[in-house]
Amino acid sequence: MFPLAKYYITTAIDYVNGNPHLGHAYEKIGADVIARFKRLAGYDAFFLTGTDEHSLNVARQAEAEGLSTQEFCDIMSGRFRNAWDKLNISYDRFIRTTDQDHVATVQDIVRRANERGYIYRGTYSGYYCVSCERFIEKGDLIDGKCPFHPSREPEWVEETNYFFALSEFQEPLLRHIQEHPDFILPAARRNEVVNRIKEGLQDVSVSRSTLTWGVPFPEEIDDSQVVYVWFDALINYLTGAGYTPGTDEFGKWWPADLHYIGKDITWFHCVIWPATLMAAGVPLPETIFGHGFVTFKGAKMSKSEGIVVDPLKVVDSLGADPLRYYLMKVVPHGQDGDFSFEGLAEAYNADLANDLGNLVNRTTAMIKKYFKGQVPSPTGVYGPLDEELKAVEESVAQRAHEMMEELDPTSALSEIWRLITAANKYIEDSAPWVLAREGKRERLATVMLNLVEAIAKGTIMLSPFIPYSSQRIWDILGLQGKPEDIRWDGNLEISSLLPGICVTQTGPLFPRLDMESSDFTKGEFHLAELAKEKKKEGKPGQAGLSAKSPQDSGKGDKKVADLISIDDFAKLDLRVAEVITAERVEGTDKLVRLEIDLGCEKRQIVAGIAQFYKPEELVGKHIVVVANLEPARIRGVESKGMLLAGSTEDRSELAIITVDRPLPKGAKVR
Ligand code: ME8
Repeated sequence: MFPLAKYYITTAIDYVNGNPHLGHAYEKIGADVIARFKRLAGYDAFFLTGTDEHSLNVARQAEAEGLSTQEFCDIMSGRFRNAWDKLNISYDRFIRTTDQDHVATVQDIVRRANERGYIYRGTYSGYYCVSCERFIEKGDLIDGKCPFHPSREPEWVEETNYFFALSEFQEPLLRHIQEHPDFILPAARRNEVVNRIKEGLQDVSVSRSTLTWGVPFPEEIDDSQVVYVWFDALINYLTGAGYTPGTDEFGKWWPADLHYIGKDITWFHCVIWPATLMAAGVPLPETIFGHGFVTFKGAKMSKSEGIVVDPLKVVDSLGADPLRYYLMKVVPHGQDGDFSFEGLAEAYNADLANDLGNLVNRTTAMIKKYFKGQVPSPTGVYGPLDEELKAVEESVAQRAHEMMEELDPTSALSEIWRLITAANKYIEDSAPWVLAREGKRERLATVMLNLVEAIAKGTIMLSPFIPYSSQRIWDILGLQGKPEDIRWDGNLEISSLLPGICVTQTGPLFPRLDMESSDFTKGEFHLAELAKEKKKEGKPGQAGLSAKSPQDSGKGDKKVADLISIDDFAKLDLRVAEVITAERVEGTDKLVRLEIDLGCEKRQIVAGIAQFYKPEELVGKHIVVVANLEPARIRGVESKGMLLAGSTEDRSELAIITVDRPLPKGAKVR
């Protein structure tokens, strides 16, 4: 076996001075779709995302909330991570710039650049935009304001600190960009960056003497200063790769294959970052892709300007997949795209409920009716309609793959939809109900088999976009394992898996939204709610720590949650289970993988309890689990259910719920 080619993909790390918004979500979903695709295409992919915590904004926000900066960051970083878990983002590491290994990496990179003579002491005076966390040259101010944050006055800063000799990298950068056409994508971003570099590069200040919240400059240079937040943040990509400070071991994953970031921060990524790496003697990443913005009514989603849509509210109403699907559809490759609740509801009904959901439903219903639910074997009775469908399958598998390789999920998605549309048309054209009526069993068998094959192939290709629904379709078709287990390298071959599998039928995959009566489709619903929340929170509490989320509001808040009905409670299927095996999930501090016995079945669950229990202590315990929880992947490991445990608000103490006398495995807890 050849070793798999590696693929290291990173997103921007988000500032934690406000909650995650739809713009952040779009970026993480886009990167996730690419990471999942790469795994499907046979790469050994590593996906890094996380939070950027050493900003002045964050320190001020924490103060406004009455929390220590670290406490505030812990809560807010948790919210980002929780949001990405809910959106099914398959990151391999969630990095925080306050992580100890990152602090050591930052200091080491500063040291390396200093040893090579690119760091010097000087005096800085100029305007600083706290929202961007960047120095703004006078010529770039518009009416005295930052071009990106017109509602906030830039601050005047004058201090003695350390500079990075960026100006020395003008020629090397231009040469590198010219010699590596894929270094900056899309091409329009490359041209913008090249033109700006040609205007000349100024040295940049990379430390702050007036702040204490940040990574201290290396002791041998001057540890009374902290590293400038952007210099610190960019280095996360090296930390995440597994860089060993003090060596030339840049880590298993370095160089990054793709930095997937927003167009507003291309300057930092395409100029400051590669120059820093050159100064430190570290190889450069392969590609930086500057994606466009999600807008809402034409305006950029932005915390500081107060235009935000909460992705979690959308997920709570519709689930993660419809949002993932819609954002990938509506924000085209490298460009901006406008989000609307109406647009989302329409795409949900037309594409997911009608095209895809009905295709699966009709097909499984016919297989149930005509073949007792078992997918028939090939009969050799083929015709032109079959050839046509096969041709679409082949060309879609090829072209959608190429589009994904070109980092264009939007076009890949519309290609895949060509197959869904063709399969629906194939039903109409082959009219299975007529074949059944006329007793043409062999032809009917061919049609059913072909339909299942088209759906299964579509499902594999859709799995990076709508992973949860793809798994559901896979299970409904009666296929083993996961759609991601199949290799999609341009060809997609699955025919041997299909004959004899038994389909099941459940309710509709995507229940239709009633456009008239649904709260969701009353466009402004979420925004109105959000506005109410903002009012409650008052000005400084952008993060809203005082107004909600009892679980993250510190130790004082002991209120119980709102009342629920007995029917709500009855939705939970709580069961007693015995722990059969337990082991730490590799590469994590908190997670344990448990194999549990529910009497009628054994399954795997993942629990964040490693700091409180040794795996061997867990074996044999009779625990209580939520047995009907949607399966989820936690740090890449599948979890089918959740164990119950009690913990203090700050999670410094935790105890698993067990039964105090023997009960049969699988006994219901009520
Ligand atoms: O810039 N649409 O953090 P951030 C699409 N910490 N993407 C958007 C967006 C929108 N409406 N709004 C923001 C920072 N983004 C730094 C990054 S990386 C070493 C440090 C994107 O929280 C934005 O372009 O302001 C960026 O890529 C990411 O969200 C985080 O933005």
